Amino acid sequence: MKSIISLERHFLDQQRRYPEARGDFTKLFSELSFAAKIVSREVNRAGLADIIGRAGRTNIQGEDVQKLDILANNIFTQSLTHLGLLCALSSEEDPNIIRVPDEYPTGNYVLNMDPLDGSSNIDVNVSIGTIFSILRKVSYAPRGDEIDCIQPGYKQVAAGYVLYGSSTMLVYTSGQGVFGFTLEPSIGEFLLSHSQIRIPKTGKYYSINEGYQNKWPESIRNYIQHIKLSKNKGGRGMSHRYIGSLVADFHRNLLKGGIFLYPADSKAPEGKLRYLYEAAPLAFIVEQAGGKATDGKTDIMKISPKRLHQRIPLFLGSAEEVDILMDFMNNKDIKSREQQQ
Ligand code: AHM
Ligand code: MG
Repeated sequence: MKSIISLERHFLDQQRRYPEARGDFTKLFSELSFAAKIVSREVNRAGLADIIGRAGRTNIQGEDVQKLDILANNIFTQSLTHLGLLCALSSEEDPNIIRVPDEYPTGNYVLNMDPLDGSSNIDVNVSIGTIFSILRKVSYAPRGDEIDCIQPGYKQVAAGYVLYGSSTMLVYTSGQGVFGFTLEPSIGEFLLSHSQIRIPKTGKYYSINEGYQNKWPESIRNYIQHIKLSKNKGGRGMSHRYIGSLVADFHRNLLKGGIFLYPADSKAPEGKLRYLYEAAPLAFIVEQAGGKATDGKTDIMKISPKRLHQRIPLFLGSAEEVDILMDFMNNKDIKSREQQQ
C-alpha cells in the first residue's frame, strides 16, 4: 500500500535529512496549515454569509461578521505571532509591518503574506488563495524592522500558497523542490499529493487580462498576437485562460504549463501585483519547479524592492514561453527563432 504522508510527517522527514535543522519549519508550517484549514472552512461557508449576515452586520448569534479577507488576515496573524519563530510580519491588508506583541517571544524569521488574494472573486464563489514568503531577520531590532520584510526574492528561505479551489491545496518550496499537499476534509489533514512538481518546459495556456489590450505596450500586444496565431502548439496557437485570481491562474499553469502575464500598462505604470507577497514567492516556486519569472528586464528573484507594498510587472511560467516573451520585449528577431524550432 502506498504510504500516506501528512504535512507534519513530510516536515519531520525533511528535518531528519538535515541534521542542523532545529524543527523551526515543522512548527511554522504546522501552524500555517492550521490557519489555512480555518480559512478554508470560512471560504467554503462564505455563501452562507448572505443568509447569516454579511460584513459590517451582525450574524444570527449577534457576533460581528468580518469580511473574508480581513478575517483571513486576522487568522494568519494570530496563528503565526505566538510561536516564537517570527519577529514581525507584513500583509497586504496592513500599511505597516506587524511586530510580534510583547507578550510573546520573538524569533529570527519574518513572513510576508497576501492573506486572501483574488479580491474580486471572494464574493462570487470562485477560487482564491493565500500567498506567503518567509525570510531571515537581518536587522538588530528585537521585534523586527521594515528592512527585515523588504528583501530581494533570492533571500527567501521558503515560500508557498494555499489555493481554496475545488479542493484546498498547500504548495511550498524551501529550495529543495516544490511539494503540494491536498486537504483531506474528512480527517482535516493536508496530505502529500504532488511531490517534486516540475512545470512543463512549454505549455498551451496564456493568462492575461485581455480587457486591458488597448493599454498594453506594443511588445505585449505583438507577443499575444503571436502566441494566438503560432503554429507551434499542434497548429492551434495557445489557449487563453484567466480566472483573475493569481494563485489559481498560477497553479493551473504550474501543473499544465503556460505563462501568466500582468504587464505594466498605461493605467498601472508600475504593474498591479506586489513584489513581496505576490511576485517573489511565486517566482521562488516557479524557479524551483524549472520555470522562469521576470518583470520584463530582470529576474524577479534578483530584484531589490524598496517599499513594503511595491508593485511590479510580472511574467512567469514555463521556461520556453518566458524566453519567447523576452524575445518580444527585447525586440529580437522572432522569425529566425521560429525557424530554428
Ligand atoms: P488583489 O490583491 O486586490 O486581490 O489583486 C490581485 C489580483 C490577482 O489575484 C489577479 O491576478 C489580479 O488581481 C487580477 O487583476 P485584474 O482584475 O486587473 O485582471
Ligand atoms: Mg493580492
